[in-house]
Amino acid sequence: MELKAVRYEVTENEAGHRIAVIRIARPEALNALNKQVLSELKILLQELGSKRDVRAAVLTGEGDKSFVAGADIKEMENLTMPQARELALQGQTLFSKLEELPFPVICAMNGFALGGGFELALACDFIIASSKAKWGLPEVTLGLIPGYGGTQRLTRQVGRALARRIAMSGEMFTAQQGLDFGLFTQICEPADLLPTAMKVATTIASRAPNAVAWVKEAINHGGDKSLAEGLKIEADLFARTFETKDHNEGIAAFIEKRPANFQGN
Ligand code: DAK
Repeated sequence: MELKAVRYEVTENEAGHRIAVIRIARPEALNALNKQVLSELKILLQELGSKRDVRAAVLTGEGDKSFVAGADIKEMENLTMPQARELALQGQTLFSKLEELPFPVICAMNGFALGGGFELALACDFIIASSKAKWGLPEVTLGLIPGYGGTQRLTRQVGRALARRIAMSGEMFTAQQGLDFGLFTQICEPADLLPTAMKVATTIASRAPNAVAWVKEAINHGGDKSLAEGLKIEADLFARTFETKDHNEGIAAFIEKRPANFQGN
């Protein structure tokens, strides 16, 4: 199936490392998540999940105005309660697939990131934002609550008080507030956003892919557990690195005073 509302390309950098750039592409509706976008995203995630050679991805919105301005409000009219529940579960499953890709996904938030759009950003590994980004969870202004994981991921990210402040007010926040709240790792001028995200992705892509994937797993799976359980997950994954060839390469490169050349095995 040809993808139209979600575009992606895989670029190969000088070192031969492959980085995917994914764009939500419905600029006429500020990239709002309609059924088409969600189903194309599902297909794309299946494809990307099976690509063993992609080392990182950058997710952004088409155009210079919006990352994703939310779920498509025009498709929400006349939903019944069972349909709404079903849609929430489908969307949550999709966002969890994104979160569990075996390589990091960097959100390059290039403008509005509202409701479902902000929830999509929260499912990424981290967010680099344009200074023009405007973000928030305006669901309560529509008589709704976030349905794609917003109440849960946001709370885990910033704690209960800030999550309540953001989701109960439905207000739009600035990029600087996102940085102050610990939601964004960095803010850039709009023109620098994609190059900056690509630069960070390139650095990550040069590291041992299994080690990066296991850092992701340890943080994602250990972060919500007790410290004792999280430490066990970390120790198990740490031990697994000693079965990889890349750990031999990393240690040899250090001793031989040369850059490591990781093969992902
Ligand atoms: N849905 C559909 N169309 C949208 C849209 C959206 N979320 N956001 C913008 N558009 C469309 C506008 O309707 C307009 O289309 P035309 O009228 O030209 O056909 C076009 O994009 C340009 O938008 P504006 O003309 O409004 O542009 P402005 O610069 O004046 O304003 C804005 C930008 C972002 C402030 C404004 O567009 C806006 O307030 N948009 C809505 C933001 C919002 O409230 N988003 C939804 C959040 S609630 C669920 C699961 C999850 C959710 C719901 C249900 N279930 C499982 C059932 C999540 C809900 C949400 O995401």
